[in-house]
Amino acid sequence: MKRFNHVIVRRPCKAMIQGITSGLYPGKPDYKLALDQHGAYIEALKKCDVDVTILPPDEDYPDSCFVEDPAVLTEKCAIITNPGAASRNGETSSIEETIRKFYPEERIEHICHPGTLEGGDVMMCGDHFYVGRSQRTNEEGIRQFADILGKYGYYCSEVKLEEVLHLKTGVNYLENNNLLVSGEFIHKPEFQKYNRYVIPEEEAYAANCIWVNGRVIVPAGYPAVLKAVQTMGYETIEVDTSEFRKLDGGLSCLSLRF
Ligand code: CIR
Repeated sequence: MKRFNHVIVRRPCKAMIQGITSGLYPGKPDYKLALDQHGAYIEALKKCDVDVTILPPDEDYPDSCFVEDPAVLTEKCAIITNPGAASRNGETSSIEETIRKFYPEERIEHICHPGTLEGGDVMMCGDHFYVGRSQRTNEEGIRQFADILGKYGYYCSEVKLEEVLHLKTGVNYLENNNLLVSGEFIHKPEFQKYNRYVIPEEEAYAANCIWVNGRVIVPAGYPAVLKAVQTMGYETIEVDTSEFRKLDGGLSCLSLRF
């Protein structure tokens, strides 16, 4: 099934070694290796029947390769977010410039101060969007987001986060009612209606897989998750993201798919 036509990525910048990290996955990223891994990620996306817009590195923003956070792109509108992390807040202007090539002016919306929201906290399941209330996404950001979605006939509901950085750090929708779920999300009542694969604790990082037009990209090195996704019936592509993991980043964070 084809749902996405376009993908936007941004090449990692040298300053990424100063990116934000919780330290959960220790070590400084190796820039050269990160570039290679990012290249393999782009190749994987190209196999998924999408055109890929590749933005140049932006040295002003160490975390700017995580393009998922400054925008949420839907079939009907684009929402420029207001990232809660101060060092990332300015990433929105250059993403907006790119997005203007794909969406008409009247369908570009904004989350505004005092609301904050990051795209990693948004999980799209058809017309319903789950939004994580996190350290980066606040109540006012969610209120504005719900208002915007309502204008376009979409719905949204809040999921309170206690432990992880973003909602999609721990739960990801693979379409066809299939959900990968880990940690604090395993027992959330709102996710019980899905066909869930509960991720073993030692593979928690691999909850962040992405569905792209019927294929699923899985981080390399997580055999249980890989097998589970294949058992669900998906063709899989593995991509090593070890250098992005050191900055708490995963596969979804590295692209905007629309
Ligand atoms: C950050 O802390 O903002 C980055 N180091 C990682 C962002 C990961 N993005 C995502 O989960 N959507």
